[in-house]
Amino acid sequence: MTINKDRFKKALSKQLVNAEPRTPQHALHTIASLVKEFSESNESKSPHKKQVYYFSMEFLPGRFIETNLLNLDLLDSCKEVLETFQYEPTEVFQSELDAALGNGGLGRLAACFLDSLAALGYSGHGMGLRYQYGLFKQKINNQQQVELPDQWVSDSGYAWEARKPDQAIVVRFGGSVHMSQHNDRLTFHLHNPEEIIAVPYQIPIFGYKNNQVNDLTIWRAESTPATSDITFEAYASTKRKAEEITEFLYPDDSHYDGKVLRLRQQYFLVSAGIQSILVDYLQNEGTLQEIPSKIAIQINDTHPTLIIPEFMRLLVDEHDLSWEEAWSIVLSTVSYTNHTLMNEALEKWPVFLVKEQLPRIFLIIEEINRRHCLDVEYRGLEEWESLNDLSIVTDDVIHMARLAVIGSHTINGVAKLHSTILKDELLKSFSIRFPERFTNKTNGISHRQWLLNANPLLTNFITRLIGESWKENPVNLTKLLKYTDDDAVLDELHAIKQQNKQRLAHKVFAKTGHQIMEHSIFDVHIKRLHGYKRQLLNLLHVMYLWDLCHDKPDAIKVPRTFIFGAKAAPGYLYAKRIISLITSVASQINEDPVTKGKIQVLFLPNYNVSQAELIIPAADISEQISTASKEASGTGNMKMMMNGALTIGTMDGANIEMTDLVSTDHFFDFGLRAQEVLAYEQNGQYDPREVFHQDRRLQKVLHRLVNGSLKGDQVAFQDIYYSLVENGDEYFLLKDFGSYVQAQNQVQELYLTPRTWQKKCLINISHSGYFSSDRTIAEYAKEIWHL
Ligand code: GLS
Repeated sequence: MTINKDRFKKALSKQLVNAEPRTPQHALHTIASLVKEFSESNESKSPHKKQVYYFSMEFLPGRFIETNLLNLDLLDSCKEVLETFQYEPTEVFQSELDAALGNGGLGRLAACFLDSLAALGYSGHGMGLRYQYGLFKQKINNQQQVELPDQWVSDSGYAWEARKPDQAIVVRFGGSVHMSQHNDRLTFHLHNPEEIIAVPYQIPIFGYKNNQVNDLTIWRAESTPATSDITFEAYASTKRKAEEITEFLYPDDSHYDGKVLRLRQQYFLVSAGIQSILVDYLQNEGTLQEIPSKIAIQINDTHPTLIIPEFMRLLVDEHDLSWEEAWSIVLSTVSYTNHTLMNEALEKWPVFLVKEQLPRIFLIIEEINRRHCLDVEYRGLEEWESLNDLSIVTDDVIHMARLAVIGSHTINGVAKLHSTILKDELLKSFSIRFPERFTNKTNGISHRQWLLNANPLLTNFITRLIGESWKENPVNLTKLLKYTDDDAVLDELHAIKQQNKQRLAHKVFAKTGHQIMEHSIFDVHIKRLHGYKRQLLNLLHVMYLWDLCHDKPDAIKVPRTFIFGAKAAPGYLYAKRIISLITSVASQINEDPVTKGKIQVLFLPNYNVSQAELIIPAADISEQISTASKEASGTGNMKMMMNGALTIGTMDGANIEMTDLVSTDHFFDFGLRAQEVLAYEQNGQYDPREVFHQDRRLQKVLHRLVNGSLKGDQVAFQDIYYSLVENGDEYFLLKDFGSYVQAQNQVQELYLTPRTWQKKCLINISHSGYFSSDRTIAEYAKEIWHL
């Protein structure tokens, strides 16, 4: 689809000339409607291409306006017209609310993947849910996180979506399964189920200057229309029960909560999604048997795993295929990405819940499991214990990861280390049984969004140096390597970073009244708040520097601003306590005259995609300090690398691959290695008290948590103290503290030699093209989806 620039400009001008009201929001809606109109009238369906469907409970695109205009090559034209009519383009763009239909990395990855699928010209479709409320808005009141509902759809509606009621689907829950026999076949019918209508809303996804238009479909749950004999009260309750399915996004990351509503959300997504795929396919294409050559389905973590039994149900119960035929189709179509090794994030659904909500699906899972266990016994005759490791259903719970592995032709982790641990530890029995299914696909990020859009200064500079080709082929960023000793280039790189720091500083000042030291090192830690991500380790180092400011002020040679942005899951008390501690320490440090001009701490509330777009280009230091083996990949690490920050990090997730590219000479690495962490976890020989007693710095810092010198929630601070010193320090903070401090000293020393620092930044940018999600998607396309 090409939109002619002149036609677009004319059409937009025509609408803006008499626009009423003359608000940025109104202008935004005008632009979006025009883009949608043009794209619908030009839509180029590619029915002969294999279609990929990416099922995810979360998509976190943030704002679409700039991405869409950039991809359609209309950004400059649009700005021009806006300015002609006295609109401030940035104001118009920023009036779009973030679509925050995801928690963090997993949902953001899904958004980058959609962008790359379109950019590479593949026919890719996202399948998600249209939550009425996205991830909560965070406020900090009295050092406590307060969660407010996120109304991402404004009164005038969401600019980019189109409701498609004519494509609605019925999803059925509950009821009882009735069996009957026809000829030689058992058939299954659901009696008296609860019926819920799934209405699709489509959001167009544009490829980068290549005419490809894909889509993200988000489903909204609605009740069936009232019948004439239903009472008002009964109908109100039915309606409520239906609509609650897509009311809220579960605001948790890396933690699984076995709530019935979550199960209903998952089934709702997969049932609506796969039914609609089949309807569409059978209208336009060939036979059921050909599905695997025409369709690929990727499940983003185990959340959409029920697609496996639901797909079986449709093929066997509704399309009369034999079990074997159906299984072969499902298995050749579905593949599964694992995104975490954390035990608490591995989904296990109680049998009773699944039986009650999805009785027919439960029978199918049992049958899949029966055949699978028979196969295991037949092949390996493994002992019972290992069959217990391999069975989908044990002790009245259904292991979703096992179901996903058994029903998928390919299983991948999201960074090399993660995929290795997945194969050799977490899913070991399965990788022995199905070795050919396991693979790795290291994550990536859309360089269009995170460099072209977020950092126009750097983008233009790079283009002036090495031409345009890197935009389509980001690996060409390595062409920058020839400038690593060019003083003029390094000066300009530094100047650009400085301007991006100023841009952020102005925003922060406008929003919070805090004046950031613009010439300090911007040390950035932005991600969900979680014990394993170790924001607390960062803070312990900050507190240590605070002590230094008092004891040995000369030791602080370069001013530093520590910037935190993080939301804690509302039910994750420990994470919320860490936020309290950060904000308490921040307010005291920022008011302490002794720290003035030396260190500063900011906790920026309501961290989200739009904020990230401002913070990331301004980062000097990227904090990627998870306990080794815990962060599956990380993607913030890649974004900051691409924007010329240096990383301080552990050998975890994709950090390892970053150091493979730039070597540890250009990366501040520290801390225990994954194997060491895993060994300690197995042998239980780590005692944080030993470290504590040997390290005076730690003692001094940690005593503040219990001696009342910090203002705020003393119970919270004491709890943090005990978690570290007395209760085992689950994430090895004390153990890694010493080497973290050392690495942070190296950061300071290096910053004192700006040339070397800048050179390292340029080297990092040069190698960051590998982390474009275009590379990741090209690998999925070739090796998993066979596009
Ligand atoms: C996550 C991991 O924690 C991240 O390391 C990873 O980058 C991301 C995308 O693969 O997936 N898993 C998860 O449950 N939330 C995540 O952000």
